[in-house]
Amino acid sequence: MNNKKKPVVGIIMGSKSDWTIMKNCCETLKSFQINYDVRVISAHRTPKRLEKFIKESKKKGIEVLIAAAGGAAHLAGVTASLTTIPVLGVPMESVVKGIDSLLSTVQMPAGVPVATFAIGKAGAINSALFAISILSIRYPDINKKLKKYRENFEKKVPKRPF
Ligand code: RP5
Repeated sequence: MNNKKKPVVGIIMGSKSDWTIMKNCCETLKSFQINYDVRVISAHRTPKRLEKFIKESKKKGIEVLIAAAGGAAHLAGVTASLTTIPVLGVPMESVVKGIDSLLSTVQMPAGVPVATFAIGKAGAINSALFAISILSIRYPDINKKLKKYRENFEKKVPKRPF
């Protein structure tokens, strides 16, 4: 990547209470030296902030957006309706274990896609890895790191369960 300081991933979450899970997303991006811009933005509580952030994202050169929300989780969907930047949705755990969040995020009408990940920590990490995968098409240094990550990952899994 040319400009090391420029954020290329935008991460938004519906509440500060989502941070304990979403910090795993940020840590994953950080481990690949990928710059991101992280904010608390809610589709319901701060709609104006959301619109402003999306407009600025395009200008700033953000290439992927990650949106995490729980319960009536409309954040990723509303984000996708306002931009053509790819939107990755992460359902947060909730009073009904995140099933509501998952369905709210994944059940988008045809025409407005949101790539939806697993509920909670696995989704937070995988959304970052998926963003990395998207960026790896354009940036050879990221592609190299991703390949290395996959190789190391394979080495860590034992061949036998005993
Ligand atoms: C959603 O409501 C947030 O994304 C969060 O997962 C959930 C609960 O928010 P708080 O009541 O903890 O602020 O908008």
